[in-house]
Amino acid sequence: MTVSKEQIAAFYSTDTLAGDRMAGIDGLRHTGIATFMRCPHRTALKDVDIGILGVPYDGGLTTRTGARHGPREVRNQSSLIRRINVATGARPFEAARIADLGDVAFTEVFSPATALPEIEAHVRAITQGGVLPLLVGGDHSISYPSLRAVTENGAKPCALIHVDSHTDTWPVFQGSKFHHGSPFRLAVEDGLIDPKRTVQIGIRGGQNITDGLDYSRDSGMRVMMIEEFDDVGWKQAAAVAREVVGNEPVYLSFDIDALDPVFAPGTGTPEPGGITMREAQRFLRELQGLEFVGGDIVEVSPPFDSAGVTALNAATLLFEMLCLMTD
Ligand SMILES: [Mn+2]
Repeated sequence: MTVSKEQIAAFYSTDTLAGDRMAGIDGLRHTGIATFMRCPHRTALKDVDIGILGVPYDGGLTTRTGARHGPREVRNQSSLIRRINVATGARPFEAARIADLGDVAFTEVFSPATALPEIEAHVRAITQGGVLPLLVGGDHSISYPSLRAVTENGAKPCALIHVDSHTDTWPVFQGSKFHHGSPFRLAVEDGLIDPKRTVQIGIRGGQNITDGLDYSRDSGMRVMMIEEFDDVGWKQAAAVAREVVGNEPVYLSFDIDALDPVFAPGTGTPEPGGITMREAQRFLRELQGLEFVGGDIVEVSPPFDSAGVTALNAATLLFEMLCLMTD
C-alpha cells in the first residue's frame, strides 16, 4: 500500500466540500460527488471569483420538455473536463477561484411569473457579491432574469453575443411573453441589452413566425444566419462579433441547439444543419479579452440525449467560456 495510514486519517479528519478533493489534480475523474468540472461546491460567495449556477428550470419550453435535468447531467459529464486548455494554454482553475454554487433553490417553480424572479434574485445576489455568474440551464428563458440581474435592471445595459439556431426575440406565445423563444425581445424592451451591440450567430430553423427575425433586424441586431457563418467561417464570425460588441461589457449566451443535432441531439428544439463542435470551440477562443459580465449555456435536455454527448459538449463549451472569463 503506497498511501500511508496518516494520509488516510487526514482524508477522513478534514471536512472537505464536494469537489475539493479533486480540485487542481487530474486524478480519477469518474470518482467523487459530481460538481461542475469538479470545482468545490460552495454557497458562501466569499473567496469565489466565478460562480457556476445550475438553473433546473424548463417552464419556458414550447416542446420536448426536459431541460430542467440539464444542470445535473452537465455536472456529471463535466467530470471529464481537464484543468488545462491545451489549445490556448489557459488554466482557468489556477487563474481564478471557481466554484459550483449549486442550483437555484426554487420555492414557486410552476409559474414563470414567480420562477423567473427567483432566478433573478439568485443571480443578483451572486453579482452583488462580486462574483461573475455563469449559468447552466435550464431552457433559454433563464437568460432574461439573468440579464436583469447583471445589468441591475438595465441601469448598466450590456452588449450580447448570442449563439443559437433561433433569434429568441419572438412575441407572446400561448398567451405568455415568458418562454424560451422570447428572452432577448424582453431584454430589449427592458433596456437590458443594446440591440446595436447585439450579435446573433448560427440562426436557422423553421421561421414560420417571422416576427423574431424581423424584430431582431428591425431593432438593430446583427443577425448572422447559419449560411453566412458557413460561408465566412468561425474566424470571421468571431471578428464580426467583436466588431459589433466593441469595448462594451458583454454577456455571452450559448444555446446548445446552435450546434448541429449530430453534436447536440439532447435539446428542446433541434435544427439540423448547424455549427460543428470544433467550429464552436474555435469561435469562442477568438473572443478572448472581452469584458464579460456573465453568461449562460442553455437547453441541454438529458431525456433526449444520446450517451451524454450533448451534456459533454455543453460542459466542454462551458470550459471554453471559463477560459475566456479568467483571461
Ligand atoms: Mn435559444
